[in-house]
Amino acid sequence: MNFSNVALVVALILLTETKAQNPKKKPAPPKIAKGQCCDEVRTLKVQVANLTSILEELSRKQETDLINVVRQIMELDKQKQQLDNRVTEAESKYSEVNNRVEIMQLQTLQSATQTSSDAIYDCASLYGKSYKISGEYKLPKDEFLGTPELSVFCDMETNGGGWTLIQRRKIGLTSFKRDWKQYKSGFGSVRGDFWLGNEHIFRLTRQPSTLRIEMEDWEGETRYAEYGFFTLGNELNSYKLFIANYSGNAGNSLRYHNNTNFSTVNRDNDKCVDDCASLRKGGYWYNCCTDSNLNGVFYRYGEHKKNTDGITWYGWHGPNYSLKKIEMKIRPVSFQP
Ligand SMILES: [Ca+2]
Repeated sequence: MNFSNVALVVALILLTETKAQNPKKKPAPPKIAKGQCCDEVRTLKVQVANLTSILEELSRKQETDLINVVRQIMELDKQKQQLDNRVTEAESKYSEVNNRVEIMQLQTLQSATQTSSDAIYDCASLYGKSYKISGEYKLPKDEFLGTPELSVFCDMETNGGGWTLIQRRKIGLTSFKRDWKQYKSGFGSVRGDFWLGNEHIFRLTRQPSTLRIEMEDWEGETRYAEYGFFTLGNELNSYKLFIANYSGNAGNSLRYHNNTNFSTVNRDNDKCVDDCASLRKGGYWYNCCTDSNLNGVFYRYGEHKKNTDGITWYGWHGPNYSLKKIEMKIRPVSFQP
């Protein structure tokens, strides 16, 4: 609406109000011809009608503009979301490639330091020497490898045997809420519940290894998850977890923990503002925090569905079901039954 139009409307309103305020004091009617008066009113009416339509037009245009702006904002939001998704995807691809590179480096290192085939450094070598009964064995001290004597439990039956157990949960009397040092050197009894020790697991998985996790629920059903590649970083790298090539029927609930440092109640190395080891009451490769918590609290039948800090594997029973039994075992990729 331009200025002269506004002035016209204002003049018109003033005129109408003046008439309404002084109904009695009728000024002498201007001496004008009847036809002239009506012409002026008609002209004004036409102008008012024009102005009204201009106003309507403007308000319609404003509404359309607003809708367009909202649409543009929504479109921008959508584009931002798509970009975010792409960044996340790229990051995860990068991390996967990084893993493969580290695994390849380890393999190279392994073939460079290949030891004599006589050395007994795990259950697979024992199996190769015809020890084919599952049970507790003592691995001898090895000067060449610089390894101490170590008690282990060998599974010589499952899927061809040759497995060295690195963890077991089945009795529930051993606490797994332990500090860094205990998780480093191991605790518990190899015939019952135990953690073999991050330093031992690190050493044993210097050769390309497979990890097999077997689990049982309180209904007696069993599932397993196997990783064709499994290795840990050294202590300086907080025993970082590297896994690849999942197979099994339990779901891939260790994937979320891949490329993650080990954390304990006294060492928070997780990827979270929270202190996952304290929240989940164990030592594990906590991300933020869990998709599995195999070193969590052992809850008995009846109380196993109440907490989120139990022995969980989300891919099978979700975050609120603490499993009855777990065995984690490793074997060289090159093992032949
Ligand atoms: Ca944290």
